[in-house]
Amino acid sequence: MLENLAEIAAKALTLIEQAQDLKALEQIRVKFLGKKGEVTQILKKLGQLDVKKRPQAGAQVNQIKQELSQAIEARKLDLNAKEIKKQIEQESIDVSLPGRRGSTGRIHPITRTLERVTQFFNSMGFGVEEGPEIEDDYHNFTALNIAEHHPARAMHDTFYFDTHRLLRTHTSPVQIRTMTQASPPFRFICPGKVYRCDSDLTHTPMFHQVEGLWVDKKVSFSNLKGLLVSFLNFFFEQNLNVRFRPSYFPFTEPSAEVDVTCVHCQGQGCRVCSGSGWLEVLGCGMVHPTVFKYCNINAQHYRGLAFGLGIERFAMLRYGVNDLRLFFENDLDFLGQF
Ligand code: 2NM
Repeated sequence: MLENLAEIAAKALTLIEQAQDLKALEQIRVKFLGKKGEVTQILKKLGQLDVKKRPQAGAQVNQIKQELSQAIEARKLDLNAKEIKKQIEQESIDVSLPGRRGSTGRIHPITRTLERVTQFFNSMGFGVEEGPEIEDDYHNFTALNIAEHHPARAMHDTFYFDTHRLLRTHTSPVQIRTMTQASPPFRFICPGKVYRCDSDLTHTPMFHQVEGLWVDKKVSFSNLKGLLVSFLNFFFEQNLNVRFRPSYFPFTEPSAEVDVTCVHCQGQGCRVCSGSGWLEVLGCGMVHPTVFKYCNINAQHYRGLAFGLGIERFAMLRYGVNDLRLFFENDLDFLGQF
């Protein structure tokens, strides 16, 4: 019986050493130390031994039992550590992989252009005035010397709410409101959205305008020319040729339209300038005495220079955008380029 013991112990230790996981190890424990295990069976049979031999044999079996228990516990620690290591390897994250980039917002090209125009006129001492987009016919037309049956009213393709309420067709009503409330001298620009019932490749029903006004006792058409030439050179960052062509607006006299050398072909003639070498970019003039009268400004003592421009047109020329509609589609790939 006890001769077997050494053999059993040796076999058990080998199996424990070879156990590949905790489950296999538990099976080995049951096989040798469980209720019906091989070592337990020997312990149970000790009673069959001679009384004298029992204590020594008992001690021997118990020692083997303890040895095996210790070997099992030691192997259990090994296997646990192995399993944790394996788990860590499977769950590990490669921190050297590139991260996913979040997308960044950009300033819309129309806003950028508006800010650039504003920056120049601020530097020339102009403030910024704003007013309502829903206007009445007095501020949008009458006070600008555009009489009720004046063809200019039809020309403007106005969105009407009713006979007197409308969406402003230009930002000039802001000038009328400001001139009526403040007393000269003053100079300011009026940026904002304007609306015209017109929609095709080169027109959208809503677009952005900046108009400017400078009223003082001695402002002249020379000041107007100097100011606008400086502005155009600043805006396009080059010394452009600029020409003033006589024109007509009901609210200014004299009036002019301003052309610059085509920024696309440098005046050679191309698609952008329809072969003329020139681009029309501004309207301007000296405030009409009738407009001053509506605003209670004494036209004997004060002069006013005024101008107006379309932001979309300036943005297209500056950024080389050939389709107006791109500014309103808000495609992120388009907007991401500015
Ligand atoms: C333009 C062209 C010329 C203009 C005039 C006025 C006002 F209210 F002072 F009379 N505001 N804006 C003006 C003059 C606007 O835009 C093409």
